[in-house]
Amino acid sequence: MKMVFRWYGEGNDTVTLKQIKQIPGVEGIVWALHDVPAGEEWPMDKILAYKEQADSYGLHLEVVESVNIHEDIKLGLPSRDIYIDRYKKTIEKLAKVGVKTICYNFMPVFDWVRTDLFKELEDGSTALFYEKAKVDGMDPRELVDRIANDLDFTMPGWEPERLKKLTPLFEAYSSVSEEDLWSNLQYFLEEIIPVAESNGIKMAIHPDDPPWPIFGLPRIITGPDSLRRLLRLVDSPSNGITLCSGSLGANPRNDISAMVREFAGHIPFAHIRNVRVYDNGDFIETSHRTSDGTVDIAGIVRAYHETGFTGYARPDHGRHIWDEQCRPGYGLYDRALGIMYLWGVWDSMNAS
Ligand SMILES: [Mn+2]
Repeated sequence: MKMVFRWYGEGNDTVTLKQIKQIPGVEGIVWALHDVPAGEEWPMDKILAYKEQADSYGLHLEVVESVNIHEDIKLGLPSRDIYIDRYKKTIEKLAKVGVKTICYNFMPVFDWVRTDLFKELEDGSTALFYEKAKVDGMDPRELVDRIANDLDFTMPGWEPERLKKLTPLFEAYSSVSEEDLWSNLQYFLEEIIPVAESNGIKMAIHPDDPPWPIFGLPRIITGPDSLRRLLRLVDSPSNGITLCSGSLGANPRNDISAMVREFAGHIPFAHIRNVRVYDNGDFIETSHRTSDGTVDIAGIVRAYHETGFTGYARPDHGRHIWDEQCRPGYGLYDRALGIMYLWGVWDSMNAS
């Protein structure tokens, strides 16, 4: 297990590379050019600037999250070929600076969705929260206003230029079924995966968060059946999974440890975090500790250890604790505590 830590870049993150370097066992950063819109080719000078910064702290930049996919690709429009071509060029450039894994997702319009970014837990810390009834009854524009007002930073998945186009996007997706989305994903992967493979890069799809359809939009990467189907689309070591225990874990029927075992060898990247799921379908993000949430994080780490996991792992999200002012879900303190929990389980396995 190679531990990595998401970093949003100089001037775009409250956490510094110096701090990241001091978290035990962290070898590299998970990064992206957050100011480059989906569908654009990533400029080499900006990529190299990141590399220089990471190099100066002895951190690698082998994991990119995410190279976002233009909506025209997900919609299957004729213009997708232009964007797929740019995506391939970005893959080639990233390989040149040593990138080994690219995380992406195939969620229409919205990336992750929550109703509260700072919901208070019993101990006074705050965390990301999803209120199911609210989303079920909400106009998506209302949610956008609500989330956007809570943010000091631009959040990936919630870029203003994407959200401005909300109404036409919803119209465009009104005729796209789940099966259409699958075939558009297949078209994309058949183009991209050979390029990734010849450049020594593994593509790793992130599951939908939450793992069910919202606002009438199709969502297809939701559990073990969809991950099996994903792997069948293109048979290649470069067609892989970002196994996110928190996203998949929002559906209690998803047995993440079983997925770690079943998909071993196809998981270049592990996102490990806990959520507490309530009977009414609401969920809140918690500390990593198994007993704090619904997801058995210790069991998941044991499954990774037992299957000889050699991929990258990050603590994904954390709560906001000790009065830290930070990006929602991306503070230093709780994610660092999470890493120490993951190492605790891992090292105890090494010892036994
Ligand atoms: Mn995740």
